[in-house]
Amino acid sequence: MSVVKTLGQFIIEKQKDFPYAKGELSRLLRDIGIAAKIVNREVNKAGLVNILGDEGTTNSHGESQKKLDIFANHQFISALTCGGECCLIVSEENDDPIFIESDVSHNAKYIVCIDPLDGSSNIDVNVSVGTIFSIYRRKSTEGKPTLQDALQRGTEQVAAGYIVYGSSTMLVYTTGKGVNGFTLDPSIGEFCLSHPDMKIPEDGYIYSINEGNYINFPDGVKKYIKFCQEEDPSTKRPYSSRYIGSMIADMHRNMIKGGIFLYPPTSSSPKGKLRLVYECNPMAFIIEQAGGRATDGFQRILEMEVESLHQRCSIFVGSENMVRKAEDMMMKYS
Ligand code: AHM
Ligand code: MG
Repeated sequence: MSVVKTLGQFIIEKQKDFPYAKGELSRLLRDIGIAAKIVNREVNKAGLVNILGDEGTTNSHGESQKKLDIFANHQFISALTCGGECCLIVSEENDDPIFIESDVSHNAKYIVCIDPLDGSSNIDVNVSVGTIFSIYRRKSTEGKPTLQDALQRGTEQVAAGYIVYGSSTMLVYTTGKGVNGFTLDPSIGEFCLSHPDMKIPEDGYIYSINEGNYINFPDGVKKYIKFCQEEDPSTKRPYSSRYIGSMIADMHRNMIKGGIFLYPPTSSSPKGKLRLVYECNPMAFIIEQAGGRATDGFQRILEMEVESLHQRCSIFVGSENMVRKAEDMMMKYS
């Protein structure tokens, strides 16, 4: 009989990796897991109740907010506030950082940066969406945490993860010692370890990019796309093109099958579209921990300087050899 290991059991077991740990990070991860289950419940019944569509408001980036975006944001903020281990939240849906001042979290030492519902333009059409989170330890030692606490480089992350609400719902996370994936078993309401020690293949045959922006891509990216499309059976080209438009779903597929995901600069988004703090850094940490590579075409994402909470950056992420090839093209042609 196979033995089921739940996320909760796994987190407690892994606490042994950190001998001086007091269980705070474990509790924080547990809180995120609980909020994820609530969001999953709503995402799954989205067609049944009146929660699809726009809320009629926009976030700080001028993007219209979906009702589920707002719901997910609220759930994660509530879980992190009540849980007591988080002192500061940065969310894609909030212009300003959220300082948690309740008594219970007085001495909380973690900062959580989150995109509560990424790819939400896909909600209305039943396509996978996800949550991305990144966890840092606060650097300031007393009083209220500072903005600088939230502007740490990606290399300072203590944990990061994503939840993909797909044909099944999965939570994948790392604390810097490999990557593990858990699938939600709805019959028992638990995330169960289904993908231990995930590794992204070194080579892949899938490229994911919004080719509608082709005309505005840097020359290096145009050359790389042509390289992917050329016929060369010895390197299994042409590669397949797959683009869901939901970064987590695209990256999750690439993580399992091998592949590259690119969101380069375009003329309308000269710095790329995706956000460094709660999209690119956590995904870069996870992919590197799985043996892959993440850069902006020139520089490692995790080493990039963080100047503002909602800063954008371009990203080339996925199988090591594919990302290296794309970087070569950027060096030569861009
Ligand atoms: P969002 O955070 O507003 O949902 O935007 C991020 C999403 C990513 O999930 C996805 O990869 C990308 O935007 C798609 O953008 P585009 O439609 O420009 O290709
Ligand atoms: Mg997003």
